[in-house]
Amino acid sequence: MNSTVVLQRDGEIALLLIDNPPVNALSRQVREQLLECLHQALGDKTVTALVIASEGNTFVAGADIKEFDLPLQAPHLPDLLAMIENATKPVIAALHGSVFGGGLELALACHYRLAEGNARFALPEVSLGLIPGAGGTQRLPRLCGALAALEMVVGGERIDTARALQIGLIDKVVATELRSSAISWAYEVAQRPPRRVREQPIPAYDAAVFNERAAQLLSKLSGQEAPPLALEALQQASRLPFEAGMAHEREIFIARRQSPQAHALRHVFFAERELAARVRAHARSAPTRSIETVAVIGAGLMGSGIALCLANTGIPTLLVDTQEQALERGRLVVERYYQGSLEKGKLNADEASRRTSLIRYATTLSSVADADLIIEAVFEDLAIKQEVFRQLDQFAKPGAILATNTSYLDVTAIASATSRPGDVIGMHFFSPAQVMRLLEVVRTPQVLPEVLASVLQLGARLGKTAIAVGNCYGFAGNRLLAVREREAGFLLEEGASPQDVDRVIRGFGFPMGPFELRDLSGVDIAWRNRQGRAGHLSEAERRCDLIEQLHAAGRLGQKSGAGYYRYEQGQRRGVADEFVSQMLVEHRRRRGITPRPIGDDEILARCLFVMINEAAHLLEQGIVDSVNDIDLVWLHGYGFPRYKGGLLYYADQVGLATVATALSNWARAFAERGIEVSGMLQRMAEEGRSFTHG
Ligand code: 3H9
Repeated sequence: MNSTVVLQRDGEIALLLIDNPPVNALSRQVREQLLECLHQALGDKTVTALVIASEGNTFVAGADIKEFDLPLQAPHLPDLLAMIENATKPVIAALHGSVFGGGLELALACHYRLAEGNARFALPEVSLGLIPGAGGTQRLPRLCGALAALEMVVGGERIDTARALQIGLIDKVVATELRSSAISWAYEVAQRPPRRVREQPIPAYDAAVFNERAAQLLSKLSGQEAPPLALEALQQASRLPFEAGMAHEREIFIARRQSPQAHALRHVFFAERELAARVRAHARSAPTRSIETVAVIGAGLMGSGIALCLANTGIPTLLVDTQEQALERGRLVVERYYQGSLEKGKLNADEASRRTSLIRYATTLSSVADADLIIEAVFEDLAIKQEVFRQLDQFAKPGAILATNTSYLDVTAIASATSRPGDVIGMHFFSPAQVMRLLEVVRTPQVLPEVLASVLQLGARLGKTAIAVGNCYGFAGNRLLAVREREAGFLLEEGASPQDVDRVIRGFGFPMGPFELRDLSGVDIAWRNRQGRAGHLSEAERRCDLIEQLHAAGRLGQKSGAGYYRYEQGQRRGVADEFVSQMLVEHRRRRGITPRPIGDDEILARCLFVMINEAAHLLEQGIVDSVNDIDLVWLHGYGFPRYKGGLLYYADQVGLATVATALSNWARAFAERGIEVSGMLQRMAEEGRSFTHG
C-alpha cells in the first residue's frame, strides 16, 4: 500500500505529512494512515507537539469526492478529528493552497493554525449538494462567530489569508518556510495546554442581522436543498451542546450524500474536470499558436464584452469599429464597467486603470495587422460577416487566427470569404461575455488542429468553459434552444399561455422561461432567424407564426416595451397582456385548433424531451464529442439548474425508455411537425442504457 501519510521527527516535534496527489483529498487510506501516525505520535513520550502539513501545492481540498458513491468507510473523519482535538499534546495545522471542506474541518480540529500567504479557505460542500460533515458547522461559528460562519457554510464563501486572519480562523501568516515555522511554533506551544475549539462558546451575535443575511443567501440559492440544511445545522450550534450538534450535522450529511441533488452535482463536478482534461489533451496533441494580442471587430455590447473579458485576463486588446459613434459607445461600456468594479471594491484603482488601458480603440480594419487573434463580433448577417472576413484576410498577418462570434451562421461559409479557411474558427461567446462562462468553439472541417487547440486553450485562460462543437445551424446550445422554443410555440397553439409555460420552466429551476427569454433577447432576432430559415421550416412550424405576428405588431420584446408580455416603464419583469391572449385566440381559430387544458407535467416533458432528442441527434452527428458537453453547454450558457446535473443527466433520471416512448407518441400524434426521434436514443432506450453510463 502506498504511503499517503508519513510521520517525520524534528527533535521533540512530530510532523504528520499528507501526500495524496493531486489535492491531498482525505480518502479512506489517508484517514487510516493519519490515524495510525497520530497514535504513534501521541503514544511516543518523546513527542511534545504535532504538526500536520501536506506535500504538493495544496493542504487538503476536502474529503475524497469519489468515495461519496461508496458506503461509508471507517475510520470516519469526524472520529479522526475528535481524536486530534482531544489530544493532550498541542497539534498545529500548517496550511497552504486550498484548505477546503474536510481539509478546513481538519484544520479546525487542530489547536493552532498557521498559514502561508497563498492559502484559500472554503466550505464548498453546499456546491456538492452536501453540508459540512466533520464539524464545519459546529467548530467554525465557535472560532469565527456565527456571521462569518454563515457566509462560508451556507454561502460557500471562499476567503483569503487576510480575511481568515481577520475573523480568527488562523492564528498566523508566514511568507515562506511554512513547515519550519510551524515546527518552531510547535516548540513554543508545546508548553501550553491544547486550545480546543469545541470548548469555546459561540461569540454573541445579532440574531436579526444573522437571520436577514441567511434569508438573503437562501433566496439566491433557491431550488437547492443543501443550503437550508446547512443553515439548520449551523443554527443548532448555538442551541445544542457540541456533541449533540455534531451528531445532528452528521445525520444530515449522511442523508445528503445519497440525495439526487448531491448525485447530480457530483456528475457536474466530474464532467467539468473531464472537459478540462480533454482541453489539455487537445493542447498536447497539436502545437499551439501563441496569442498575446487580440483585436475585436465591432464595438457593440458583445464586442465590448469580449474586449472586457480579454482585458480581465491581462491580454492587450484592440477594439475596432468603423463607425466612430459605435466605437465611442464601446469605450463608454468599458469605462463604466471598470468604474463600477472600482466602486464595488472588486478592483483597486491601479488594477482598474491597468485593465482600462489594456483596451485600445481604432476605426480602421487595417489596424488589426499585429493581432495574433481577431474576433469578429459584427451584425449577425452572413453577407456582412463575409465582407469583414474578406477584408481581414487582407490585413491580418500570416498565422493570425480569425474567429467569428456568430451564434447561428455557417462558419464554413464565413471562412470561404478568406484565402485561409484553416485559420478561421467560431468563438461563440454568450452575453454578457465578461460574465457568462460558456464559450462554444466552432470547428469547421477545414480548421487546422493547432487553431482549434489554441482557441480552446485561450478559452481556459479566459476562465471559460470552452467546448468544441461542430458547425451547424445554432451549433449545440442554440440548436437545443431553438427546438425548445419551437415546442413552446406549439404548446401556445394547443392551449397553453406564455405564463403557463414560463412558470413551469422556471419551476424546474431555469432563471426564466422561453417566452421571457425571447422578450429579453428580442422578437426581431427570432423573426430574422425565421426569415433566414424559411426554406427549412416544416409546414407546421411555418404556420405557427406567432413571432411574425408579434413582429408585425411592433412587439419586439423588452426593447420595445412589449413582446409576449407587456413591460411597465423600467420593469424587467413582464405582465400578461390581453393583446397576446387575443392574438392566440385568433390564431387558434384561424388554424381550426380547439384549445385544451395542458398540465404542467406535459409542458415540462414536451419542452425538455424535444431537447433531449435534439441532443441525441447532436451526438449522432458528431456535433458534440461527449454527453458531458451537452450538459455543460446548457449549464454554463443557458441556466440549466446545476443541481439537476444537466440535460442528459436529467434524461437518465427520467429514464430513456420514458423519453423515447413519449417522443414516438408525439411524432405520431403530430405527424405534420416532422419530429424525428433519434435512432440512437431509441436504441439506447431499448437496450436499457443511459447517457451518463454508456
Ligand atoms: C467534503 O470535504 C465533505 C466534508 O465536509 C465531510 C466529510 C465527512 N476529491 O479542479 P482541478 C481532483 S466535500 C477527489 O482540476 P484545480 C479533480 O477531480 C469536498 N478528487 O484542479 C482533478 O482530478 P483529475 C469539499 C478531487 O487546480 C484533480 O483533483 N471540497 C477533489 O483547478 C485536480 O482538480 C471541494 O469541493 C476532491 N475533493 O482546482 C473541493 N478535489 O486530474 C473541490 C479535486 O483526475 N475541488 N479533485 O481530473 C476544487 O475546488 C478544486 O479541485 C481545487 C483545485 C480548487 C482544489
